[in-house]
Amino acid sequence: MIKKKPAACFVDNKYCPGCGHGTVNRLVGEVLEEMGVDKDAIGAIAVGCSSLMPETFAIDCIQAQHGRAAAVAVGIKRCRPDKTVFSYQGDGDALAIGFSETMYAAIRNENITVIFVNNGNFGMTGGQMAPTTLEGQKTTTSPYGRDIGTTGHPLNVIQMMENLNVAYLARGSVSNNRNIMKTKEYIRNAFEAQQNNEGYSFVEILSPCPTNWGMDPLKAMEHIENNVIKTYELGEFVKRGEKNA
Ligand SMILES: Cc1ncc(C[n+]2csc(CCOP(=O)(O)OP(=O)(O)O)c2C)c(N)n1
Ligand code: SF4
Repeated sequence: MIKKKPAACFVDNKYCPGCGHGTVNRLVGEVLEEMGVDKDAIGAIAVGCSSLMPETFAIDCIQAQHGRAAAVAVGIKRCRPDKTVFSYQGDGDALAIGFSETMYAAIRNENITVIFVNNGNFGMTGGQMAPTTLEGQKTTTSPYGRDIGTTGHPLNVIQMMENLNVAYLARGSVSNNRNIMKTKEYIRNAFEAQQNNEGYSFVEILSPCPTNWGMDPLKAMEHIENNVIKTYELGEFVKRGEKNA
């Protein structure tokens, strides 16, 4: 079966073979198009491989400074509440460099959507340890494996945001077809929350970085299924401002 590429994704992506960003880009494009808002959406990006997103998308995007995409998205949404506004960010960008901006947009329950791609490392700059790196995971800056005694635990940002007054929190994965379809549903729910003026919506997506993980694309998917999901549980955690029981 050949599935038509959404018009919102106008070129083949620029990512490494097997990278999860390409799939996530496509899902965002499909959802915006199916909701009929792709011509009316504005994306904010900052640094990392996520910043290649506008090269895939035929939608308006603004380049923010390092880590500041959520703050820029907030500014756009406050000026143009009629637009569908989102940031698209990696874990190094959103949780290390721009942690404050990420958290304060959530604390204020700003009516934006954050698409957060968790691949457990700083992909673009060569695979350094990120806040989300798993315990024991080897990276270029943790060659003996992440030691939580010195670095603290992997950051589960959804757990931190669950007790804030936010509209929607979910975590998906692009590691198999079923999870890809679930993730698409979460992205749609997040944008719908924004359209309904419910407030802040955040979708974390577990995504492979085969290049820096030193794995072929298939092994990288298996690694998510067998290991990453154990630390980062999948599902919807907050919906319409209510915690899922
Ligand atoms: C203030 C600042 N810190 C660090 C960098 C270098 N830098 C550019 S991209 C990047 C990695 C971002 O990684 P992530 O957000 O996880 O995205 P990925 O590439 O994995 O998708 C870093 C550290 C920078 N340019 N500016
Ligand atoms: S370095 Fe990693 S995150 Fe960046 S494009 Fe390649 S596989 Fe994707």
